[in-house]
Amino acid sequence: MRSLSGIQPSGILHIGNYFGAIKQFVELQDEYEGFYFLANYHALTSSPKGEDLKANTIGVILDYLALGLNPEKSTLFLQSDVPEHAELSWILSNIAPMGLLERAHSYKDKVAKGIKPNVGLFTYPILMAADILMYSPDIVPVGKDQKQHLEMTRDIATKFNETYGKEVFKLPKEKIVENVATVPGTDGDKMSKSYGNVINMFGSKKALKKQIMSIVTDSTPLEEPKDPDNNITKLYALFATEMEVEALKEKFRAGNFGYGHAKNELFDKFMDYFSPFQKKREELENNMDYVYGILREGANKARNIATEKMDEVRDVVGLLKKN
Ligand code: AQP
Repeated sequence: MRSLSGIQPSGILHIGNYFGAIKQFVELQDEYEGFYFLANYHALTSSPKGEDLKANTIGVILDYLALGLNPEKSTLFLQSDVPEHAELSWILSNIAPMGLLERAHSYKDKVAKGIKPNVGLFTYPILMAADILMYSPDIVPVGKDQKQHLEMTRDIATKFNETYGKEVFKLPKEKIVENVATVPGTDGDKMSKSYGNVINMFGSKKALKKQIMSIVTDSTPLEEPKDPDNNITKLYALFATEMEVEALKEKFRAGNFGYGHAKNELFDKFMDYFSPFQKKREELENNMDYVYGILREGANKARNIATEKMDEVRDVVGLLKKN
């Protein structure tokens, strides 16, 4: 059984990426043959500076490894090291109906947030379909925001198979962990690299504390009882046991407990959880030859599969091969 997923190095990763996606990748490693890539072609949709994209890409591979992805169990690679993804995306774009893409929530949400869309952002789900279908995975572990993209992937695969009368592509299933399907950001909306509402996992203690302190709350005075289901509690629940969450809620209900106190408790939990990963990441940063070696090996393995799949795809769509 195979699992595949990717993350865009479109910025510094945040705890939504971790709880929604990476934590699952790590947990699935023993049960599934894992393929986890860094979606750097996708990251181009936000038109980053070349140097920033390179730096973020290195950041994400360090994050993957520090957070527990094991290259002996899973194949880790850069999307752009397998350019067949872009070729398959082009072929699938001739199968995907315009209407399918026009219905994409993620695209519409980004435009609604004021992001100026380019064609790449609009056709993002087709490249994502190519990323997935290339490797015939059984499952694709993702956060809830990607559910519709997985439905689109299945639609595109089904249409391709029907058009060419051959089961070239296997239909993948999304794997979403319900209680962390959408991790809220510091403003209560979905935490997202491009929305400026993140809590990162790595960085200086001071910067991480600042992000936690920026969680939006109401202005209920310190001594009064507060809504226990506020943004702080929702984030605290990612790190704490049910009993600990209930104890925090009780303090909110009782009053004389400020949002600042709660944020400090959240910060302590956060540090307990991520400190070991932070230490591992620092070690990896001093061993970049090892890290690049993993990407080289991953690219070779992924490319072998992609080459084989593309031979089949090119043949079935009628692209003559003379070389
Ligand atoms: N807030 C979230 N809660 C749960 N899961 C999340 N994911 C992202 N945000 C949350 C999951 O992380 C994986 C990688 O996402 P991505 O970087 O490829 O794209 P994204 O979903 O668009 O993530 P961002 O942070 O919102 O990035 P930008 O702002 O660049 O678009 C996916 O599995 C996603 O579900």
